[in-house]
Amino acid sequence: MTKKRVAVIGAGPSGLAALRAFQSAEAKGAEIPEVVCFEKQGDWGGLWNYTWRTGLDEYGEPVHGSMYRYLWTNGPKEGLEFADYSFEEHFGKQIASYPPRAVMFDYIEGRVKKAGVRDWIRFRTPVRFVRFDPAAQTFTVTVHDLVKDSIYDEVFDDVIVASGHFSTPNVPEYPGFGTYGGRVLHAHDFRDAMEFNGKDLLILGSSYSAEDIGSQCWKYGAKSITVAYRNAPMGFDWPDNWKEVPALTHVDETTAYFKDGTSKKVDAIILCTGYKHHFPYLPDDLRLKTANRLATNDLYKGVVYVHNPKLFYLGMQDQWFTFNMFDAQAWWVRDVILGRIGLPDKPTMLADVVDRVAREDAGADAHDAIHYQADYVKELVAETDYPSFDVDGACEAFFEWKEHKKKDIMAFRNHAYRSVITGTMAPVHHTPWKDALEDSMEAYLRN
Ligand code: FAD
Ligand code: NA7
Repeated sequence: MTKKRVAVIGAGPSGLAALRAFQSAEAKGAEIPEVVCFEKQGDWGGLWNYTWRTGLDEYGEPVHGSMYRYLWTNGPKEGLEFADYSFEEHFGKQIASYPPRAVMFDYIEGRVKKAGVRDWIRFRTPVRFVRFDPAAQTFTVTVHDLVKDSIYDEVFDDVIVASGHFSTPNVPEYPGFGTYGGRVLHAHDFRDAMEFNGKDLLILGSSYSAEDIGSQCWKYGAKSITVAYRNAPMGFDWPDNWKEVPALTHVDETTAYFKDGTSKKVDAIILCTGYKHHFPYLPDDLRLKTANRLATNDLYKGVVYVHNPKLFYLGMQDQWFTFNMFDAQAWWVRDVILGRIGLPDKPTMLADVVDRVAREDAGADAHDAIHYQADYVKELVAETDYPSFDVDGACEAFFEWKEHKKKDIMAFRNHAYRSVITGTMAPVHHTPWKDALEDSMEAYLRN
């Protein structure tokens, strides 16, 4: 009998969670399918694999990376720690709570190096198309080996989509952009805050990218930050040279004009206007269409595509919880594929989606949203052998984090939280975030 075959699309934190899930079952003696992971980039880590490139890469592929230099996590690491691989196990000691990108990459890589799954991944191999054959109940996956410049097909029994959804930018246009004299760029193409040192900067959007890219530019010496919000301001107690204004209406060659009649001469405009769920390699009958929210459309238990339950999606929700939620999802999907968890009929799966949407909509605020996603993580973890952990404790770290941001948005990263995996308290970082201009791993780990 031939072995079942599973394709995983993407080797970011979600795809790597899938590989680790299968490997851990095998390590406990289970027979597992052949797992093949296709990754467009030359290395694993997804968004955490920093690239200086923007636009198209050396093969003419859209650059996946949306991360930038000097990025530190924007939430406490205690909210995302792997339950099967703690920060202490990886670094040999407890580390401070808001690691820079390079530290996070090292941590993500540590677990999968230990698991020995690198051979399962075909790097530099974007998936070009996926077709389902209803008679054979298999998928034909068309991929492009960029190095050999060769396109080929392989057949799989199940497909796990883990290609992320913070890579294809949502790029609105405002009147006057075509003749504006400064640079207009999306957050996806932002790389180095030093570029905006001494500049007057306009940022559109009022979510995480606006907050963090604005804060980076402030930290590295922008002259002023003006953030134009469409619906509501972020409302933090910003520094003196930071202002939130109502929506942008238009720009001329030098100046931005806002809904309240005010205007500001600006040197550059950064569109922190979010991302699109974008799957150019999936046909209509397999393609997830959803907004960036906690309860997505069309995914039973947040992972099984209701219109074809041999197709799975990981990490497609908006995210309070990240790595630990991807793990919970990956272990659960693994168990469906291994036949340990059965799926109900389609009406039941559709009803589950409706119920999740209604429960998310019933929440009033961020506090409710965090609880909602925590409950989701708990639900999945309880149904597999993923190590159970104190999800409510992780929520506490998020609640404290939100209070710390309210108190001083430029100082929240100076706080420390308790690990829900090892129970130890993180050390307070040796340098306040606003003064720590170096973002290397060596600098961060010097506790
Ligand atoms: P990704 O990390 O996007 O990985 C997807 C992978 O799929 C990539 O390697 C990509 O190359 C590959 N791929 C895409 N298309 C194809 C294809 N056709 N064929 C083959 N491979 C393909 N989360 C946190 O927990 N803390 C943070 O501080 C944080 N900061 C963030 C800052 C920024 C600027 C952004 C954009 C996101 C941030 N996130 C943060 C959230 C982030 O989404 C997750 O941490 C995580 O990277 C998601 O993992 P993923 O595997 O789902 O997707
Ligand atoms: P989000 O969280 O999806 O937020 C997008 C923001 O962009 C949000 O404030 C939107 O305004 C705003 N937006 C969207 N379209 C427009 C237009 N046309 N004009 C003005 N403003 C607009 O994306 P982020 O990039 O901030 O965060 C995504 C991830 O990256 C996250 O995980 C972070 O950790 C890093 P609204 O609030 O709807 O009025």
